[in-house]
Amino acid sequence: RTLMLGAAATGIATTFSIRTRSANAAEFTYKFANNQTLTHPMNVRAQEAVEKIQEESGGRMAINIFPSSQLGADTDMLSQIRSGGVEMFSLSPIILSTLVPNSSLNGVGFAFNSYDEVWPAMDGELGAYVRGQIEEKGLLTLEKIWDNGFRQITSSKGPIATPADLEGFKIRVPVSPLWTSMFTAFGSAPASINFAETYTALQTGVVDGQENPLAIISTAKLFEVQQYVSMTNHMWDGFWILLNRRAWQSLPEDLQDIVSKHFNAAAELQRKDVMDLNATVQSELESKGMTFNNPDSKAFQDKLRSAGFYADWKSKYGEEAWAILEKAVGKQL
Ligand code: X2X
Repeated sequence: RTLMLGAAATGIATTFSIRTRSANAAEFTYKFANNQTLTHPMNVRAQEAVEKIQEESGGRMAINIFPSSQLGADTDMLSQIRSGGVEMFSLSPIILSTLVPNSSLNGVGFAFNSYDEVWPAMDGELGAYVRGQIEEKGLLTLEKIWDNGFRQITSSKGPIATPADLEGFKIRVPVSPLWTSMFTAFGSAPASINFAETYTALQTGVVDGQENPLAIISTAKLFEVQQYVSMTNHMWDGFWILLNRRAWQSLPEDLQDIVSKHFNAAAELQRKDVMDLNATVQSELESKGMTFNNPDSKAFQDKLRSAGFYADWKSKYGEEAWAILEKAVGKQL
């Protein structure tokens, strides 16, 4: 009995010494800023990765997560990650396009049909192309993109069943020319608003709707201020884990390896969590009072085509980038 107690006491002492060291005396401390709640799979899996990194680095590397846009909204954080105010920041490739124009390729309306197309593309040629574009702008990103999901339109006014329902619709979109252009093509009235202000914008009626994957509609409690969910699946969106270049280059190689290994492994788990959540959360949202409908996505795509959306973006991205996208999705857009 005494022996067992002794062993337990030693175990506790070891745990404490690791904790203390990482809290007070890590050689390298990163801030990881993002716009999601702690309950979203992104932060659940990031927290696990952070703990593994702390452990494997023997307390030399500490990463503190700042969720829910605590350090600022996405457009502020995009400046901070460049200046070094934060060392890590997860950002949608579509918002990142305000700095790296061609990073938004994955968000072209109705390009991706399913996750079976998304992951080979983002882990393959399309992802490699975009990471190259990001590096040209002086930022770095870890190899594996994390999942945000296929985006659905919510509204407080009524279901979106046909493209005509989007005409004049006041919809919040993230800050990015691709989003604005897409909803302008639908004849809507898009308002560019950071995620940090989205709940309030919906609550106060500045806009009548927004679009996000089901996982976020649940974890960010958008069901409290929205009633209808239309399953348009109009774009697939993810999160690149961006790094400040100077901060990354100052890490010794063994720590770089530990950080990338655990974050890339966490990405795989997070992708599965979000897919599972997006597949199962509908009934939870219905029990909170939301009403779902499944519009015919072809009608929406036809509307974009006739408005010149695809021709316009093909010329903006250029032939080379467009060809990489079409190859990734296995069809002409
Ligand atoms: O701002 C959004 O809507 C969000 C959370 O989906 C992104 O980060 C793009």
